[in-house]
Amino acid sequence: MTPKQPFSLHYTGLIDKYRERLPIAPGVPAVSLGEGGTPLVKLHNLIQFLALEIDLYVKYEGANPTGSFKDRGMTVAVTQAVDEGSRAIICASTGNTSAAAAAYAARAGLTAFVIIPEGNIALGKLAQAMMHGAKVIQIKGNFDQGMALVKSLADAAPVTLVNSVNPFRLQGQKTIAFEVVEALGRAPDYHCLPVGNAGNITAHWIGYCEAAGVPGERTTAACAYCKGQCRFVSDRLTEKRPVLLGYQAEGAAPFLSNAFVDNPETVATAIRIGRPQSWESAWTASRESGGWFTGVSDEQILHAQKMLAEKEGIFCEPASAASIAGLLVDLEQGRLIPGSTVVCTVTGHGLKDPDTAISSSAKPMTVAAEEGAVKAIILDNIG
Ligand code: AN7
Repeated sequence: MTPKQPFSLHYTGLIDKYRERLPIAPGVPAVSLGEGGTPLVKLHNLIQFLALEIDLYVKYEGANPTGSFKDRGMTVAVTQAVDEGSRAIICASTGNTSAAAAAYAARAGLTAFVIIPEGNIALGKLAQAMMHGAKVIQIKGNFDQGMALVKSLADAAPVTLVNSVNPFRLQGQKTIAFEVVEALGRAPDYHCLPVGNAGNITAHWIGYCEAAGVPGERTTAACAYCKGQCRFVSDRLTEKRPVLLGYQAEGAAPFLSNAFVDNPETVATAIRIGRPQSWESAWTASRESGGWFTGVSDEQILHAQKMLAEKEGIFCEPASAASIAGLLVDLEQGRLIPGSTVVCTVTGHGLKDPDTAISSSAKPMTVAAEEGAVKAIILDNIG
């Protein structure tokens, strides 16, 4: 028999850690893969290299079990679905939601149906959904059309919708704010993130409001943020809340034009979204925090992705790099107060999109299998 430990350091995921702050009852077993608890990494090298006058961190969500922040939402949504007796889940996805849905459904013994835009999701994400045994349905259309489909299907068929219109998703995703506050000892001055369907910016704001103990009207069922699912506990984790800065790819930027976009296009396929579902709540969160939205070009996104990988050892997917690319644009324009503490959410792992990474990197060198040939390269490149 194993001797009883006086305490356990075994981290078992964000529901076990934050249950009193989540709408999951005490006895309900969590469907978890150990998500959350991701690294908050200070970007010493970039700060120095770019002579930035801010304290800059990334919250590296690529370190979640399926490689994106979606795991935070999926553990709560799937735990709730199982508790309600559901046997199947469905989502539309630009890739990461489908990967997370597939994995958590596998863990829970549910069937996952995922609807993806044919030809427009990164290869790694498709591999994940297929590998976990999801029923993968490709549509000849984009994410927004897939979203419209799953919303009507969830009413017509016995499946639980696990896109972020499901309020349990945002409840899970709000925990990122708790972790940042715990790590820094307070909220940052600015929190930057890429915006697509706009669930995550809404979830960040829910989390920071709860951490700062600012319920307002947010506990009612009509609340645009949490639809009545917020939990406020007495211990306040931080005094103030950050300014939220939302970044969009220029070809898929409804928050910049303040109008839906019919044919969104960007290299960052994860945020190739023209009709964000959390439209109202994202506007409110942005406004309430004193924040704004900024657009970035595909070129700026790929440049930021490369810089983060080469200077800091952090490999993120293109959509995630929009948070760094956008911050650099805002800094360039002098829109941030110098001396501020800034956190960028880096939403997904770079391995998910190997094609884009390979096409934006130097090709491998091919030489004879001889010491002289390799040595010549070393001497040429040692700097
Ligand atoms: C890496 O997987 O919408 O603004 O279907 O995968 O909350 O939508 C992905 C979104 C940012 C945008 N970064 O977050 C999907 C999907 C990455 C993402 C976003 C997504 P939201």
